Amino acid sequence: MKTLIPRISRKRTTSLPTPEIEGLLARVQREARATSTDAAPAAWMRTAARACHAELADRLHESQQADRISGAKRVHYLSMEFLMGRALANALSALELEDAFAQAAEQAGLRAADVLEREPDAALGNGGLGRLAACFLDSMATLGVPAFGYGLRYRYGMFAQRIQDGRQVEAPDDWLRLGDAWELPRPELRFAVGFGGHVVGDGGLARRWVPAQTVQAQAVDFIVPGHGTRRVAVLRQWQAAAQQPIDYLAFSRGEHVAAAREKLEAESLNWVLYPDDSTPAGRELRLKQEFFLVSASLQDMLARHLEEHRTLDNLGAHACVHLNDTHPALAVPELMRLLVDEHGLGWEQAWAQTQQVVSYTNHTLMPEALETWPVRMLEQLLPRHLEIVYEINSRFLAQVRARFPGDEALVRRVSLVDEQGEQRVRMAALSIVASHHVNGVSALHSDLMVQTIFADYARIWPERFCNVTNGVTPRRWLAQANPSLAAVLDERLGGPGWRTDLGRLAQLAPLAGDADLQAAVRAAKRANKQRLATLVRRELGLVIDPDSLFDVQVKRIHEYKRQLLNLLHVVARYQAILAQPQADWVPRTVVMAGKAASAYVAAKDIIRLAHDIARVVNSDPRVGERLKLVFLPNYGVSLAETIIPAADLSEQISTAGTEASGTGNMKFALNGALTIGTWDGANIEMAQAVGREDFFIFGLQAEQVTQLRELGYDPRLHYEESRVLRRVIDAIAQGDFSPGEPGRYRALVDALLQRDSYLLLADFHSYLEAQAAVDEAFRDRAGWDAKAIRNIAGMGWFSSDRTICEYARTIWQLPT
Ligand code: B1H
Repeated sequence: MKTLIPRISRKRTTSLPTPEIEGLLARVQREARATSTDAAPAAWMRTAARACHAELADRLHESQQADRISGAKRVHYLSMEFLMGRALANALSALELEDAFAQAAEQAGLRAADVLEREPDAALGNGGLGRLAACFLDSMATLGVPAFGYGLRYRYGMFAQRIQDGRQVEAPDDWLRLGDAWELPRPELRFAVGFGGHVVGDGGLARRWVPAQTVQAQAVDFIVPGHGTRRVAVLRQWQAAAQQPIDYLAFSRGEHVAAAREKLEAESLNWVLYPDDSTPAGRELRLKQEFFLVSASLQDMLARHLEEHRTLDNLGAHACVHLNDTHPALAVPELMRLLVDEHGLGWEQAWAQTQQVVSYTNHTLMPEALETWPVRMLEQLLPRHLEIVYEINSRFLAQVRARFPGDEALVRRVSLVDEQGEQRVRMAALSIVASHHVNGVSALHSDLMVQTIFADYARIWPERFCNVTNGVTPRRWLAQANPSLAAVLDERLGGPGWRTDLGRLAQLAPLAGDADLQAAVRAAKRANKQRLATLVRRELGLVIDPDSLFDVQVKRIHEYKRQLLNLLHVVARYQAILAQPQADWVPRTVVMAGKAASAYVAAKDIIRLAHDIARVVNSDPRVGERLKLVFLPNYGVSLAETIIPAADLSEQISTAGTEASGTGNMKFALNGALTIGTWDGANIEMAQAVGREDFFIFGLQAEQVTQLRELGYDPRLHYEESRVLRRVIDAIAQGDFSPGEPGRYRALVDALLQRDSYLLLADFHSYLEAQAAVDEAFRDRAGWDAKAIRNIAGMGWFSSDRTICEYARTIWQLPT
């Protein structure tokens, strides 16, 4: 696998607040003053958003004009998820208006933070994959990469999580209820997207699809500001609308509801983001959403290209289409259909262009997350696309047969159609066959990808596969989320340049022993912990001690991420404190947050168990301040911005080989938390960058996990051998934490003792030892601070700017 050394080139102009923006700020003040006190922060938020938006719209115009004139090669990043979070603080920061805004708010008797908090999160994503797309847009804008993000304008984003009696309850996330000041509707950008129907033609390769139903895709733009530049990127989100708003005849007949059927059916495409981050869910509607996204986006791309170049012969020289996992993989047959059927290119010519533009990122090795669609469903919904998939497949398989004569088993394994049982189209295979590059998201993940799930394709096209390790934007995840630490860095690194050149953090490493720097970093952490303690008190009525060790695991709840292992440790610690109350315990506050997919029973049990344990531990007077467990509801981008800067310890404890990369791990270390983690995903590269002495690594490695499974893993052996583990599991099994219902965790305990699919019991003791090492390290405050500084210093490479530079150079082959 190639490792890439990026060179960042930046064309930038400095942006000082222009008189126009100051005028807009004055307007914010004026308008907000006119509103009632209660509404003031919300009114400020909306007016400030409108003001920033007006400036960003000018910059959008400039950026697009410049790209048109230069004939730039553009990136079209297709993703079903963009987890943008709030936009105002980021826009103010990009426009260098933070201070002016804070002062103006103060003069009006408001705190800037209270104003910013009024903005709802744009939570149009499930987790890491969607947030990565958002970080990428930030980096593309900042680096001046001409880029369009393409997504769907979900009416309801990631569900809102409430906790009732310790259980997760989902509620719709009505994020647009106040309207969205950031949206730029583009009524002139409308494309028809078809579904169903039949195909006509004379048996040649170019045929014509006659859809049974057509909906209109309407573009709504969200402008993504660059930092330290006037460049912006665009997130173009599609809204579905009916061809005819209402059926006038039906309405006249008095059938009022029926008259709106088409409208409702079209709009339902945009209703929800499927809240599932491991299994393809939602069936037909989800498939329609995926096709709607790719069809509208590609039509938009081709229209722009034709306007600029008058021919599609050079599409590949000017356009990249990147598939964020396989969810937009229908882009492959749709691009072929548009080129061949609509624009008259020959098959070979169209295929050459398609292969020149398409690239694909795989984000998971979990077999249940590998997307496939039943042939029958495609036949009904997208008959022409199915034909095209068959044609691509037959040409591909002919190549395979020519190169590997007689290997029909290989042919069956690599075919785009899985013929076992109900026939299904394999979306990863389709993406690989059409792509010039396929990448994984961390070194380990990319290696495993070519050794396991894609081994056959890697044999056929070894040069096609590469690695691009994920990264996160330092603007949102350090500068904005952690202003106290950012101020320390500004002072120590000679100004704010690290925000766009994160490699400068390395300069801190030799200063890790500097007492003044340690004190400054510690003070920043203490302030962030105090802020989180205040939030916990407000949300849960629970008092936590900001001087205790904040041990944090926040992410989607999933068995492979092993929140349950964390809970087993909490119970073990609780029992040890009761057994030895006089021992010198390092006080700990364990913080957890995360959502479970609504149909994922085991994940929901874990949330409930966390609450049951928290209730018992937090109210046990024998424990006192030595241990607290906190579960914060409704985890999302904004909550992460408060929690992550407050962490001392970051829990990254997935079973080795299961977490493709992780990006939370990077955000924590960047904010000075130490990691307790397995040799998995990007943890490995982080530990190498920081130094293993400053990382708490534990557990089996990926190869050992595979071996153990092959040999036949028996979790019971661990249970029988370890008294500590037995006491922990017995306590949960016999209802110590659910006295009213002792059998509540029967299923969970049985799964652990009989299968333990993610090897929690095998890693339990190693985890406990690592936790003991954490306690020891934390007792030595100066030593801990030095480790924290070396962690920050090692994170320069994990900026999404570096990641985007790698994509730009090797995958998208943009001119530098
Ligand atoms: C990741 C997903 C994902 N990998 C299916 N796969 C989905 C799969 O709605 N669906 O059907 C949605 C999301 N998400 C995450 O991607 C990985 O688990 C992380 O390890 C990784 O850091 C992140 C970004 O690469």
